[in-house]
Amino acid sequence: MISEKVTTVCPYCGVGCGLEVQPPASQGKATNRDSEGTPIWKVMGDRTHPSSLGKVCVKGATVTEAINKNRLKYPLYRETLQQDFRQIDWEEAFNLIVKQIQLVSKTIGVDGICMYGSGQFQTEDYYVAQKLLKGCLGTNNFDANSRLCMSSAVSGYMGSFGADGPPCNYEDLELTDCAFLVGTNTAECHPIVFNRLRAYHKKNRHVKMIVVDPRRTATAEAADLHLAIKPGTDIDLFNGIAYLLLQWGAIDTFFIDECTRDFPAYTQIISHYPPQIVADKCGIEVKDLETAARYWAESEKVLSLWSMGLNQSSEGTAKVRTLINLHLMTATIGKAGCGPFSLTGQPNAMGGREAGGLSHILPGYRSVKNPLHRQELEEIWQLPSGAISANVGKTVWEMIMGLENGDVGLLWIAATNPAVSMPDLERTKQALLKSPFTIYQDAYYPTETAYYAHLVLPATQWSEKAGTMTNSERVVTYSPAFSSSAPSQAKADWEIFAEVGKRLGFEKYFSFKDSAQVYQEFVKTTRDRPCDMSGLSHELLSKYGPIQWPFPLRSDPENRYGRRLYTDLHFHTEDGRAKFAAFHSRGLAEPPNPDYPLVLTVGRLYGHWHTMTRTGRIDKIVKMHPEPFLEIHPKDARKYQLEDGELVRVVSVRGEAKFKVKITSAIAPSTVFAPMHWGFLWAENAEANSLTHPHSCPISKQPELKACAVNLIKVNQIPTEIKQETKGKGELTIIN
Ligand SMILES: Nc1nc2c(c(=O)[nH]1)N[C@H]1C(S)=C(S)[C@@H](COP(=O)(O)OP(=O)(O)OC[C@H]3O[C@@H](n4cnc5c(=O)[nH]c(N)nc54)[C@H](O)[C@@H]3O)O[C@H]1N2
Ligand SMILES: Nc1nc2c(c(=O)[nH]1)N[C@H]1C(S)=C(S)[C@@H](COP(=O)(O)OP(=O)(O)OC[C@H]3O[C@@H](n4cnc5c(=O)[nH]c(N)nc54)[C@H](O)[C@@H]3O)O[C@H]1N2
Ligand code: SF4
Ligand SMILES: [Mo]
Repeated sequence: MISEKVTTVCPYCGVGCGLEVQPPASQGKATNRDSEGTPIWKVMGDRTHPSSLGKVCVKGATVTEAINKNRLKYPLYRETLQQDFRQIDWEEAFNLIVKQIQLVSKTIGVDGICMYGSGQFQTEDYYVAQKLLKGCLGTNNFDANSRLCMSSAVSGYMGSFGADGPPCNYEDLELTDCAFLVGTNTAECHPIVFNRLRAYHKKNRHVKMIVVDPRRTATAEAADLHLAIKPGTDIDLFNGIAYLLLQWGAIDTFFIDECTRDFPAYTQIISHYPPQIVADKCGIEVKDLETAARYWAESEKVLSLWSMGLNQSSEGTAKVRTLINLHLMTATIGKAGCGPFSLTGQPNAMGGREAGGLSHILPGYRSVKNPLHRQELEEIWQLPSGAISANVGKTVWEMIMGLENGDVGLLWIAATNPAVSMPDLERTKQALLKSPFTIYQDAYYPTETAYYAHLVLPATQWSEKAGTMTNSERVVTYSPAFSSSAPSQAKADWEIFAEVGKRLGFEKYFSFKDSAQVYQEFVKTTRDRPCDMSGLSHELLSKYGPIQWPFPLRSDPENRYGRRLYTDLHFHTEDGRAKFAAFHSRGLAEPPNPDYPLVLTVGRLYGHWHTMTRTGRIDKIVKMHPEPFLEIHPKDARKYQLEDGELVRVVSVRGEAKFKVKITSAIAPSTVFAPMHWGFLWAENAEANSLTHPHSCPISKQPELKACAVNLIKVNQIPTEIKQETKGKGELTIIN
């Protein structure tokens, strides 16, 4: 264990704040301890980090408080899900994995092998997994929870600009004239981005802030204009703004002519979106629509920020591209203070994209479908020609369907908790029960997904393994191993993948001495690609601190921050022009109807992180958000005769859940909101995803987790009970 303070990156959200951590007992000072008396590292903001400038939110500040608790200590195994787990050693665990991979390859074929990973992997974990599955085994069945998160942003950028990659910097937050925040509760989910924007907005009265969200969130409270649109009407709104900009001549014809294509087809589409029609569809006033368009027209620099309100939609790609259209028609791209800026959810979803961590992409922003890309990678990996399959792999939902119909013989889940976070949870759980062999790799035990696993593997986590993460503004930060909290048998995710690779006979491909070597090989795959970071290494990042890409070989490390993409107005398309997209709105996949007249939207709270494996064990955060609830508008509460605090049954065609009613005008009428955080280990029957559906965007395959049709049924008042018997225990509970 290191005995001095270290700098690292926060392992929660995609803001990627720099942290400075001090050992539990600094000289002459009292030892910091968590609620159970275990010494903990003290966390502060790293003032030298360009992304966060010394700031942290409550999650970053408390992150070390849960790293010792409820850890998974050793591999566990059971032949069937009806049996109890027994402790095994790694030798047996590796033998079981190798045997199953060989069996499935022979019986179903390699496409019966699937891995479902996570934006909480370090880039090194992602990379070794790609090499194992896509390179050596020859199946592209690697998908990550980014499918539920960022894949619409990825396909939106690829469609409009010819490559993935958010083009902006956080400095743009303090250089813009107008911030257009759509489907993002930045104040709670990207707090340090929000703090920077908010401080600048307060100081500069000419700067406008527009928030588009069916809820009046903490983010919306700070806005000059809040458009509480009906869920799923974003495309109507964007096309409506475009209609007015065109009518007022507030467009940049020079930029449109020189740097874009397909504008005429787009103008055809937007002619169908006059203000009154748009206002009616969105459920807003014409004057508010006009104000939004006027802010766009009057601002030289518009920065749009978005997150799950756009991406998690059955028309997610169309939403993203239609938003980018506004930037193209006003030439608000490629310069300081403006551009379309997706706020990445997880700490390293960006690194995952760079390393090819979705079933349709390959390392270095390459596509599975592109023969040249496959060939380039086969050469880098020194694999025979044709080793990488030309078939796009299964998305995570397709893996679930594969379990249903017998196409999947092995599902390997790591650093994600799908038994809480997947849509249509009952169907997901039924499919998991049918799995012939599920491997689950996590740092904690128990979690909900462990209930559906045959083999459970203990992973080291942040602070215990060295690697890198890339944040939303393309800044790569080195995250060293500094604490000794890991159980002795836990291994880094990449080490587990590499060991399996070796045991399958691919020794020479996985002979990495450490994660620095893994990274060295990974960056080579980015050479001359849009995400070129071939000049980076663990050594350079440790020496100089965080570095932003692009950072090709021999770049100057003194000049490591402040780059934007597309400043030369040359895009990654065949002709170098950005593409307008002509999309009509289609609305929700499951609109409200007489039986299910309300729209349920599901999102996050400031303190909790997803399925609570860490934040559910931090007292301060549990006090902030003690229990799940359902937000409902006073009008709807009256209609259903509901009182504040009473328990209500929420039903959709797929399932049901129970929540305490929270009556508030912050939610739009006919819409209800529930947090996503509470799985079955943390509350009785309050899983929001029992209600949601898996209908996805046809291009990005991202499910519409943000909206489904529900009804409410009154029940007698029973307090929501947090299950004490499973909460907070980390011992080898026998689970069935
Ligand atoms: N505190 C906290 N922060 C986090 C996380 C966490 O778990 N906790 N998770 C991280 C991750 S992985 C992610 S992906 C991000 C998510 O960050 P956000 O996307 O900001 O968070 P959400 O609460 O999921 O959803 C944002 C908003 O979308 C709105 N919305 C719903 N439907 C629509 C619609 O049709 N149109 C529009 N315009 N808006 C709509 C919702 O009302 C909600 O307020 O947060 C990251 N940061
Ligand atoms: N209805 C609805 N559903 C949603 C969403 C929504 O907005 N609405 N959001 C979706 C989105 S955007 C996301 S990102 C997902 C998030 O959903 P999940 O990915 O399921 O959520 P987490 O709780 O972050 O799961 C991460 C797991 O990894 C473990 N872990 C942490 N570090 C490591 C490590 O280094 N190695 C290993 N092996 N394990 C580790 C943690 O203990 C935890 O169990 O949920 C999705 N589901
Ligand atoms: S804003 Fe995100 S990255 Fe920064 S401290 Fe909070 S959770 Fe961590
Ligand atoms: Mo996410």
